[in-house]
Amino acid sequence: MERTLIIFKPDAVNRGLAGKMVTRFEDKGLKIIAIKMETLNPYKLKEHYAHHKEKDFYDELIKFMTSIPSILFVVEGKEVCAVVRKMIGSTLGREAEPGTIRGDFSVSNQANLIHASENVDVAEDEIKRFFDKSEIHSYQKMDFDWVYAKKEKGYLDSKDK
Ligand code: FUP
Repeated sequence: MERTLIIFKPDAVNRGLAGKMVTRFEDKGLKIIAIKMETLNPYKLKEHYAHHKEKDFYDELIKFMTSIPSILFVVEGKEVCAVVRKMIGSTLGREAEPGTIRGDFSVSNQANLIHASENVDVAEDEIKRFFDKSEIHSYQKMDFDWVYAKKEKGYLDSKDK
């Protein structure tokens, strides 16, 4: 099953929105397989945002993202990268659709509360960057059979059930 990296950014932590935000992913039926609170390492973060290196907001973004702890997750589900990207909404909070996390709780481009991997390939790199293998859990989630149809479960690997 597909995996994605989600980061609740410093503004989400400081505004006390973590509970509301994580509830959306749980309610959706996604499976949390790793979670930790951590002040992000600037070197890892520079690598994470390397594609924005030339942008005028880059330095400020790094400062903001390393200012206080973030909460990091690995979440699993069918087509989870696309599902989560849809749930978080577009980058600029002011323009993000109501009903999305950014659309409901953010009015900013930098303080937009949350990061989620863009696609499966990116997710694989990002998970490796921020999580040690030992921090990622494998367990049977009780509602799995009720969240997906048999065909959607596909592989039916018992360890990931
Ligand atoms: P997203 O994939 O939606 O997180 O957006 P991007 O990869 O385009 O941008 C990454 C982060 O850069 C945003 F989440 C916030 C920050 N950013 C700014 O600080 N200012 C901007 O004008 C645009 C993005």
